[in-house]
Amino acid sequence: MENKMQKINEAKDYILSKITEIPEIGLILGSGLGEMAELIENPVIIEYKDIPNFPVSTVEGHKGQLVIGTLEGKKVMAMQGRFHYYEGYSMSEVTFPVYVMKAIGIKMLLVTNACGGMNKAFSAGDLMIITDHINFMGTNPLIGPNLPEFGPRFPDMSQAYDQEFISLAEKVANDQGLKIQKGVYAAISGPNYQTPSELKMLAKIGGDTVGMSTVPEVIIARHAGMRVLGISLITDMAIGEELEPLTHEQVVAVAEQSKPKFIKLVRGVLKEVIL
Ligand code: R1P
Repeated sequence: MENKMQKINEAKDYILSKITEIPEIGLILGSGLGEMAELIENPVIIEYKDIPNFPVSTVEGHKGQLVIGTLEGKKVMAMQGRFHYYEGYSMSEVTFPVYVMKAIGIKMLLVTNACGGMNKAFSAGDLMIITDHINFMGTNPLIGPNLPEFGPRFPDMSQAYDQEFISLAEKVANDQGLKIQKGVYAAISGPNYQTPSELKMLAKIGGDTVGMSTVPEVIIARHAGMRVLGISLITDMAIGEELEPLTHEQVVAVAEQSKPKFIKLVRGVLKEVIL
């Protein structure tokens, strides 16, 4: 699709015109986790509204800017604020920045989110390394003409989340004495939180956590051949049989509280990762 490639290239060229070093790791920061970007050294900050063809974030807990610089010795580009399908963006818009990352030269996507825990062995405040996902959003960001410049029509998803990165994140967490879970992230469109029956179903089909993001970004990253690490912060328990009412303010508040260990884990992974 020539028009989409053109749009991606316009965004890429604009970003490249503002930086002197090419980032190699892309970070997408979930609800309440955006502060991580403030630790990036020598930052070049680019507001989404200034980037050609970029959407803008509308959700509380999501700023709308790219922060590009160095963290733990690695060149990173962080999205401080992501786009969600429920905001009214098309899947193509939601995932646009991921293709731009690839066009810039980014090799690894480290994607994070705040989510609900459906696995009864988990607790609110736990971190989870994503081992796999279930796309239950009712659509797919690859629908439409394929972009062969990035990848094939029918991309493989047998290992969406990189096994080496999973092992590394687990090792770093263990070294830090951090409680860490591993599991499957089930994505629904939102914006409402789930009913007890929906949660029972999602748990039954293999979901350990549930959220409204991440999966579209990972599908596009894998289409484009980027390696992916996903880290979820479980902000609330979402167990059908014992569901409590939930607000986004609660989600952001728990994310705020648990941020220090999330930041420690991400920093540890960045420090040790070899690309
Ligand atoms: C709901 O509280 C919001 O928090 C999560 C959900 O997906 C939803 O957007 O946000 P992130 O997935 O962006 O962390």
